Amino acid sequence: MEKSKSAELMQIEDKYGAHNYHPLPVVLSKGDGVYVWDVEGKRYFDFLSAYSAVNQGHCHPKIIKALTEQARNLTLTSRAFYNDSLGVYEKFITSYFGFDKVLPMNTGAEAVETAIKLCRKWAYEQKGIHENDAKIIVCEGNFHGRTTTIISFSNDPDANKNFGPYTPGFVRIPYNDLAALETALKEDNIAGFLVEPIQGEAGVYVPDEDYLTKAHALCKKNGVLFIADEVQTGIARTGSILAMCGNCNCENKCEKQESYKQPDILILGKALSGGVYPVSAVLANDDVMMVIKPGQHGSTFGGNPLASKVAMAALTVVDDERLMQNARRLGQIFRTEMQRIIDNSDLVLKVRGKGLLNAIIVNDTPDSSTAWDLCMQLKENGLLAKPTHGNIIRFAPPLVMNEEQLMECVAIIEKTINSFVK
Ligand code: IF1
Repeated sequence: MEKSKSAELMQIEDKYGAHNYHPLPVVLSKGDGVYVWDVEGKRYFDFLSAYSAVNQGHCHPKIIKALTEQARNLTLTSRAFYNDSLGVYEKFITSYFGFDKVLPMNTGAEAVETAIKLCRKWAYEQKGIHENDAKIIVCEGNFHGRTTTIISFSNDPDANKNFGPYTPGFVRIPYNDLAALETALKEDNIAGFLVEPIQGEAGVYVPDEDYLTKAHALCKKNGVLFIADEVQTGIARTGSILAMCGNCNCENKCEKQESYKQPDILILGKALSGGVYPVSAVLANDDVMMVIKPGQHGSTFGGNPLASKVAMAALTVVDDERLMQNARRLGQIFRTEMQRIIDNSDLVLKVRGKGLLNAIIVNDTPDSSTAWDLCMQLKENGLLAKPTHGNIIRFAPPLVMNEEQLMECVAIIEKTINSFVK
């Protein structure tokens, strides 16, 4: 029998690519909105959205238009010269999120690295910590990227085993534990607290309602920078423009929202480009950002004209299409529907999440293949999702989904769970 197109493509990846991933066996060649198609032409609902990078939906026409129009004119100048897009974008994004300044980078990990460098330099030059003594508090179960420094403070052995020696200067405390934070803040030389408002990789772990507000207040009290990694939770994913906005129903931008606690450093990536191009950003006010002087940090591609135009289009789409309101409303419906399914099934224990960043906990051990097998069956039934930590399945569709499509997905998930035999 002749080998299928997808089997052939998976085989060459396996042979010529490093084995640093274990993908679900589906080979995609087209995307549009909430849908993706494989090379055989089968259509699926995308319930991962490239780990929340494609919040605006696949190949959004307005973002693609911005990309292609700019690509015809100018793609890259480096920062050795000015270009006519970067300043416009910088003005746009700083007023969008209410900060004095932005430092543009490309990937999420680079933006986290930038935030760490910024925090350390601020600690030595503004806070007066003795050089090389600064420490940053991080959380157990964190995921902030894959660079050597970032994996140094991970407690996931897959992420850091045999990649040492590790970068010092980090103190790890349990997530969602204010007492632990308060104790750690009493240590000498603490410069910052780096935190995910919801832990994505850990399995969509939503902290207590008041955790972020109180952690923010504790940092303020101790003169320590609160650094929010919203690479995954930001850009409307959790039902507000930033997860730091909490449960505020205000539809204005963050700076006007009452419950919003502005981080000292905000890290964005992924959906900042709608998944079209790697664009990340670090936002801060002048007292922090101005510690970096010419020559002290940068990147060849950071702030290029293509990225600038794409990011402005991607953020405009979020507003125009009311994606945060949609994520909030559909998220509530989704969790209610999942709870109804769970109440009638032994296969799933729990649903949790916020907005359209959700996960179900499968009733089996983390080393079982049940969640993987469920995802394989969901794929057969036309929906793509991926397990994390063995028995957790993350559900994060593009935010451009409508209610009818969501209910179609709920039906697929229900049918799959109810027909599943271990
Ligand atoms: C992969 C996870 C999601 C992130 C936060 C920084 C970064 C990420 C909060 C780095 C990246 C990724 C990368 C992706 C899988 C994905 C992921 F499961 F690993 F944790 F989304 F949940 N901060 N998250 O979540 O951004 O350098 O990758 O642009 O394949 O590793 P990056």
